[in-house]
Amino acid sequence: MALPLPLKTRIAKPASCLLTSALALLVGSPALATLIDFETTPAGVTPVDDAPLSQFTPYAFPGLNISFGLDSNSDGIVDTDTVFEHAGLDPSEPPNGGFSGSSGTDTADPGYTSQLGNWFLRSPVGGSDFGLLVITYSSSAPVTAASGEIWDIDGTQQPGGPPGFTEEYTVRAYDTANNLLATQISPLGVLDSAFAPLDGEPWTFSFSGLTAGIGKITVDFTGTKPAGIGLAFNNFNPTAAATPEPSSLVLALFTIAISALQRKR
Ligand SMILES: [Ca+2]
Ligand SMILES: [Ca+2]
Ligand SMILES: [Ca+2]
Repeated sequence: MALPLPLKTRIAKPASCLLTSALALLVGSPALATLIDFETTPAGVTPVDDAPLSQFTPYAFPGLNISFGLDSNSDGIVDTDTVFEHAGLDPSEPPNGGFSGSSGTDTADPGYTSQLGNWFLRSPVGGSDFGLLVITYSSSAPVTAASGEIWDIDGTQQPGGPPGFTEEYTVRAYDTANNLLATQISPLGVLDSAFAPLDGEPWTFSFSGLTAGIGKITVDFTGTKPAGIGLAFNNFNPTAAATPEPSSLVLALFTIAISALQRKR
């Protein structure tokens, strides 16, 4: 009886490459090392609810500093600090919360709790437009990808009611000379079903393959809501685009590898 060939020699080369890629994804991407999830301050300690994140204190990585601030009158100058917000209903709320989701104040929908974590970043006053969130880069080498999350994009149109006000965010990436590199616009929050699709959930923006290094990223409120405007910002990756759900990608790669093997036989 012939012994089966070792697995290595039986796997066709393309299939073997796909398996290697899938395994590499399983062990994780090194780009995730720079994720800013706001679970700690730039000093590495647990934030305090409603305390400012100074526009002058960056999150520092080797060769890369990232600072957050608001340009409240859109004149190109950062003038206001963002604040840390604790997930869930806290004693100072209302009014000092971040968002009102279908599962409660500053509370992620089921399935998104760990993605929100205990902390996120918000604009200091929820009642009026915050201007622009400005994420400023200071890097020793060009960075051409980034991703982040804006939570709870909904609106005021009630089911069956007249048209209400909308929420929408426009995210722009600029190079270091202030030239616009790319723009992404969020889905329009309308609250026209029992719960809006992004109520209590994140929308992820993602840039990759930009033609120049990022100098800054801005987040602008572009919905029609005149009041109750706030920003809930989380999980900013300053150097990497968002990747598809790892489990589904790995599964897809394994499926392709296995069908390639079957075709080979
Ligand atoms: Ca809170
Ligand atoms: Ca609070
Ligand atoms: Ca967080």
